[in-house]
Amino acid sequence: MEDPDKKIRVLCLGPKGSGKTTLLKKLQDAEGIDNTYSPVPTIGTNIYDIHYLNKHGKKQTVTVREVGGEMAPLWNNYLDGIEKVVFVVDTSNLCQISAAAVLFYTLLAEPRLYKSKVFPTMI
Ligand SMILES: Nc1nc2c(ncn2[C@@H]2O[C@H](COP(=O)(O)OP(=O)(O)O)[C@@H](O)[C@H]2O)c(=O)[nH]1
Ligand SMILES: [Mg+2]
Repeated sequence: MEDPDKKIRVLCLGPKGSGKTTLLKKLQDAEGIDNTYSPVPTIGTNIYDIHYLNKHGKKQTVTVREVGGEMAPLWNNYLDGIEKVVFVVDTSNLCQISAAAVLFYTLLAEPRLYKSKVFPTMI
C-alpha cells in the first residue's frame, strides 16, 4: 500500500515546446490554468507538487521536476532517486518527432532508470 506521507519523485522530460509545463500546470490545477498565458521556455528546472487521492482515498503528493528540453545533455544529472519518468512528445510536431525518439531511446538505455517506469505521454 502506498504511504500517503511519502512523496513520489517523478521527472518530466521531453523536447522544448512539447507541452511539459502545460501538462504539469493542468495536473496541478485543471480549472485554474490560464490558456491565454504567454509561455516562456523553461530555463533550468521547475518543480510541481501535484496532490491527488490514491486508490485507497488517501491524499498523496507527487513531486514532478520538469527539466527544460535545452538541458537534454544534462538530464542524467537528475535521475538519482527518480521512481517514474513522464516523457512528453508533441506528436503533431513532425519536425521534432525523430529528435524526440533519439532522446527517448537514450533515456531508456540509462541503467539508473531500470527500476523506474517510463511512461511515454503522447500529446
Ligand atoms: N494545442 C495545444 N497546444 C499545447 C498543448 N500543450 C502545450 N501547448 C502549447 O505549446 C506551447 C509550448 O508548451 P509548454 O508547455 O511551454 O512546453 P514545454 O517547453 O515542453 O514546457 C505553448 O504555446 C502551449 O500553449 C496541447 O495539448 N495542445
Ligand atoms: Mg516548460
